[in-house]
Amino acid sequence: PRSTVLGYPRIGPRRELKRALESYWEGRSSRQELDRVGAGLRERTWRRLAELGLEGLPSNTFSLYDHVLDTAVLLGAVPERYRRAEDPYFAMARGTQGLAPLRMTKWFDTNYHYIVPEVGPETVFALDAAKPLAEVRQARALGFETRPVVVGPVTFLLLSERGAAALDRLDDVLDCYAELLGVLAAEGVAWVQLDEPALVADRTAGELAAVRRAYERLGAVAERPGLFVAAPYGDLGEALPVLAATPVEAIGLDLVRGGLDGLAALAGAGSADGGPAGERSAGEGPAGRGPLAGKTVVAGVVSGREVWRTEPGRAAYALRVVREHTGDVAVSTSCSLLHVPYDVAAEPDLVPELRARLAFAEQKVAEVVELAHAAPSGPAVAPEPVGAPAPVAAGERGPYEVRAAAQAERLRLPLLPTTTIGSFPQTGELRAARAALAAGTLTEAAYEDLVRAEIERAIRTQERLGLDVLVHGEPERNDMVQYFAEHLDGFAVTRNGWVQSYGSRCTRPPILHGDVSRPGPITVRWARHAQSLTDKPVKGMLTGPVTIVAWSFVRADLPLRDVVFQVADAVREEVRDLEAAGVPIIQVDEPALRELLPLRRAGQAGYLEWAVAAYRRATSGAADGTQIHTHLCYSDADQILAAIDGLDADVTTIESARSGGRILGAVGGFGRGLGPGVYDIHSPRVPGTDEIEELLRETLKALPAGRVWVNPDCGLKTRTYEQVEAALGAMVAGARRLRAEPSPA
Ligand code: THG
Ligand code: ZN
Repeated sequence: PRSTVLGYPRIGPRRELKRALESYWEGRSSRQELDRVGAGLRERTWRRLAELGLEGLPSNTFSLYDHVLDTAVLLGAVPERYRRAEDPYFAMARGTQGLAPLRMTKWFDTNYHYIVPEVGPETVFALDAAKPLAEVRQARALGFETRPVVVGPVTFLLLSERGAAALDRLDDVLDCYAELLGVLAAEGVAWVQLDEPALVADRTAGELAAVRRAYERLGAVAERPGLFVAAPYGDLGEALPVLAATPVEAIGLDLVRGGLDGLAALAGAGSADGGPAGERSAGEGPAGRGPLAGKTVVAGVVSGREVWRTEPGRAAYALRVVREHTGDVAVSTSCSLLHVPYDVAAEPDLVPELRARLAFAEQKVAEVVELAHAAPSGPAVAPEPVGAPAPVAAGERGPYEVRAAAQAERLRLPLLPTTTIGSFPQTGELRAARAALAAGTLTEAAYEDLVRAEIERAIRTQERLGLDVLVHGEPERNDMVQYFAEHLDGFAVTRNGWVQSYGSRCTRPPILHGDVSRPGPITVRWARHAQSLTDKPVKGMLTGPVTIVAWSFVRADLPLRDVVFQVADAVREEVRDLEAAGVPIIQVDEPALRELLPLRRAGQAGYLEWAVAAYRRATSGAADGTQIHTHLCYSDADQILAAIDGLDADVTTIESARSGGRILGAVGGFGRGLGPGVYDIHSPRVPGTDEIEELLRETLKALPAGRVWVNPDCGLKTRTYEQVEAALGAMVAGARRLRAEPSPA
């Protein structure tokens, strides 16, 4: 009985790494100080894992920014333009004065974002094993033998900027990995973990051939540690027999997301001669034949994605099936614990009934250890089938043409109307006030006055700049999902439940633990106040049901779509109340629509169908004369344009500037109002009027003038008022120039 975890949080139980990073970046502390904090966090983690009784300790799961970026550095894949920077690592991660950072994107279907490596024909791979070696040595000095974790060669290349085309560099990358294995063996390292999550998505025959070539080659290295290939976030599917036929000694399966069928199909049980989760020793399984003979299956039965305690019966069932098919089994997590907070004990405010149901990283390690030591013949319960799907409300709104006419009559907007996405700069004063309110040093009434004053400032600014459709600026929210969770029943919010999103940035995902309902109106008083200050229409601002669920930890006892429909009903009530309060335009954002998209194509159409239905359920109670807007954040929205069209919003604002206007090539068939962002808010750079005018001209080549909206790419929360006023001024001026022409289209 052996135990391990695929990875551990690294931001620190009180976000120590975040503070150290930001202090270093701002020049307030030295590199030595940053490294000292990193070393302290690693030491604390190993000690804690060992105390909890875990046998196989991972190393190299720590990162100063991102583990994919660490892998690029390990392989020497640092693009030439960063090599001269003072600190090439953080230059790639964050950019410098004159240098844009590498692109960042979502890590599989999680809320973690990784740095996209650049691998071209010119890339010269050269091993730099300093980081994994330093971690192995640090742990050893503390008395711990560890298993370094590295992103595997196939996943590294597939995630790089050129995707599958980068597999043309496979042999060169494999030279580096082979050298790494030799270096680790010389260091006395017994096992290495190579993460290959790319294998849980659909892969072509060519890509599977790359998997075979990679692990045949690495398996053939004479002096090397045991090879443990982990495949988190889903089912290995057709990649399992491919991997099983290579010389790798251990395979890690995600048995929470993935199933047991692949293993059963492989059948023909194996014997064992050691596993990655402890020292290599004679195994306990029966000698056998078949593809898994002599291999260890690392059974990921404790979810690294959810915050619920593991159902012992379910885990025992999975372990029993795995043991039937393989001689040697280790118990583990389904994926790295990077995606859950550190410790339930840090949440004294949660009600005891909920706390008792929760397991964060520390508790999950204890579960792994317990399952590894439980008698194999424990009670085993097969998973129950999921419940019946929720009924889908039919669209109640009239056809678009009818709605558009009613809205034009009511709103009387000019051609090319200008608007913003929703948030205005969050001032330090406001953040401090929210903290004081939480600490009890500021009264509710005083806070409310501050928010009202801030709304007035946003409204006055927009009037002065000449925008057509105004927003209240959202000063009452920091994180929108956190805000709605705080105001809905069925959610709990945490005090210290931080999860790394990227680099030093974290979120505290709310915990959706029960049936969701709305005890009362949430945003109506702010919307009313904003509208009372101006004759221009002010948009009501809501977050859509898919996004609220995607950015929360969700109950596991209901199918996801049923949970999303419950949230949709709560949003629907808020839409109705805003409408009743006279709000003429209601924006329901769904920036995370793409985040829950299943990794395999087989599940994607079904998901998009219910996700779109949930959005329509949230919005279809609005009258034809109420204009529904939506906003999505991706630069790759073109991939799901049909689904976005299906949302049936009257106006869709979308990121466009960073994709070089690529979206414009795809929107021809889009049937309603569309606002492809005219400038990138992620950069402090202020666009010029000529630039905006030019972009609008391009837009008008792709779309009829009557359907084009003019807006930035995304919310303005992270910018300063000074930047916002300059940029919006240029935006309004650009729109006015085109409006003044006889026929802008
Ligand atoms: N809200 C939530 N989840 C998200 C996003 C969001 N997931 C995806 C995407 N946006 C992630 N991007 C970010 C961007 C900024 C921050 C976090 C995630 C951020 N966080 C603050 C920090 O780390 O200092 C803390 C914010 C807080 O106090 O709540 O800046 O927008 N839910
Ligand atoms: Zn956005």
